[in-house]
Amino acid sequence: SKPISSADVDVVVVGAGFAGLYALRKLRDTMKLSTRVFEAGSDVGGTWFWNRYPGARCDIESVHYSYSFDEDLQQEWQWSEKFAGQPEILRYLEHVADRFDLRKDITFDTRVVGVHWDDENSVWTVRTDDGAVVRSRYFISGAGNLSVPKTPEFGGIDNFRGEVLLTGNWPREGADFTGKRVAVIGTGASGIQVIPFIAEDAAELVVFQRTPNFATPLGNGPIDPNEVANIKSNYADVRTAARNHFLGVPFTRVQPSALAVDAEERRRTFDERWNAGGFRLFIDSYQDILFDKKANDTIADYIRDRIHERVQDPEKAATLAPTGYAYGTKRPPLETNYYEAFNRDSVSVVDVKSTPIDEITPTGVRVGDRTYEVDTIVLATGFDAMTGPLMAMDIRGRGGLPLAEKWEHGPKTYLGIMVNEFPNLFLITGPQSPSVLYNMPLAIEDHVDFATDAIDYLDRRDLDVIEPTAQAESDWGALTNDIANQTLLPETNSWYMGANIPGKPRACMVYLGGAPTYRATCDEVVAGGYSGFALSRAEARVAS
Ligand code: NA7
Repeated sequence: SKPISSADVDVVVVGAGFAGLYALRKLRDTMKLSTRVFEAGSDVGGTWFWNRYPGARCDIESVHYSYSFDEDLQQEWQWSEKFAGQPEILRYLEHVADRFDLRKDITFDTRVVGVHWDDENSVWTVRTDDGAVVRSRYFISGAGNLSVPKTPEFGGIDNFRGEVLLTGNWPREGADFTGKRVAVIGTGASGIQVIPFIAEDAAELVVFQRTPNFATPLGNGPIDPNEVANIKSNYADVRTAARNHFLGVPFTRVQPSALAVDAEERRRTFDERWNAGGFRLFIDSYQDILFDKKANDTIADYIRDRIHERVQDPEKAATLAPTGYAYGTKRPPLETNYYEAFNRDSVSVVDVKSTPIDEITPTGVRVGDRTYEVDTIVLATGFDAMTGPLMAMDIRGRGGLPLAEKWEHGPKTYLGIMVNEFPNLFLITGPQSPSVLYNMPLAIEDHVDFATDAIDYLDRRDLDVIEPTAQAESDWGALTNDIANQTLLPETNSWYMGANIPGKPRACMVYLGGAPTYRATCDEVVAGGYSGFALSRAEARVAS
């Protein structure tokens, strides 16, 4: 029997966020392949469906953080702000679903709980939490990078009498903080976005901070129609420029070294980038800040000074100003009125690095001998990043090998998109790809295109199976680690390093060579007839 006859569909896709929606559009409408999408949420949106907390917003300009695959779509859609808020991005994704009639092929409220490779038939057997089984030739994970919130690590949380809210799984009906005593645990990108909003309404807000962060101004505002018109008259070129940039945004002003200029000039550059907002200070100032500790110190000092200027109470300022790790080695949050929130008497910050949170009591948060009595606890404690969403699906490759076992000591991939011993499995923005360091919609389009091109390549040659070789995979792992070790990232505990989850192996989760180099590598692999991959006919078909 031919392997295709044992498959119910050509492709199963997980997720209906940016990745799954584009994958469905491409597979179904361009490639004419039968495609089933499963989505745990009750509607489209992915990250932007779940993260509905007040202040949730994208840190990349909306004109760049959007799909490039359809000229009419990018011409017609109007963003209202420079940096889109969660509700607007969700509306955008809903619009995309409507426009391309995507919902009819998406099964909502359904989680994938098993993805097992069937060696004999060369198909994936996909199980969902409603007991359904679908067999597919290919499996594409668009399950996201930051979609499994960290399990709360605080004893007693189940006995807390008030409300516990998770930024990463915010109630659809919203939350009211008016007149309440609120605890926020965590000061990453999410905590830093939500804190100013809670501060406005709460009677009292206590922020529990383990590691202070280098937050810098987002610089949001209404979008400039002239700038948009300019971009739209030339969108294809703008997208190309974006794709040719490390971060996937068309910044052009990065200078080689913070140490090659005098303090005055450096200050001018930092001021200019700080005022311009977004990731300009981080990515469009000096190239060596992620590589050279001395260069990093110049920018870290600059940000600390600015924090001290903004926070009136010197004691609070000292707690909020980061020390002991390099700027950018944790994902730098972007903020709007974050530091000013601490100028309210009702807002305080508790350092829980020196004295960690002991437990959640029925009425509050206990740190040492002090209990902070609160009505609501907001957990902004992050995600089991990059690998968590894949582990949650119980993926098993050849011979039943669990992905969890294969990745026991950290992720192993080729190009961050495929895994040896896991044929026909594509990881959209997987670990060891530029993923979270690359403007996501573009990173996603590149990976979906890689997957669909590979499928097309196989189909045209009457082949069924694509799988990276063990050699290609180990070379890629060595390369990504070598590159990471040239940067300052491995020295810091961050989710980039897997270090935010107790017991998770420490390994760099991202390819740090930059999106352009990465894309060139992928192009070379394809041009070489998928070098580093083994392409084959299915066993079953060879036998027949
Ligand atoms: P992050 O960036 O992982 O931030 C989580 C925060 O929660 C961070 O400040 C952590 O401190 C803190 N945290 C986590 N566990 C604890 C415990 N046990 N005690 C005290 N504090 C804790 O997640 P976000 O959701 O903010 O951002 C994730 C990404 O979403 C972001 O990078 C963007 O890409 C969008 P730590 O730093 O670990 O000391």
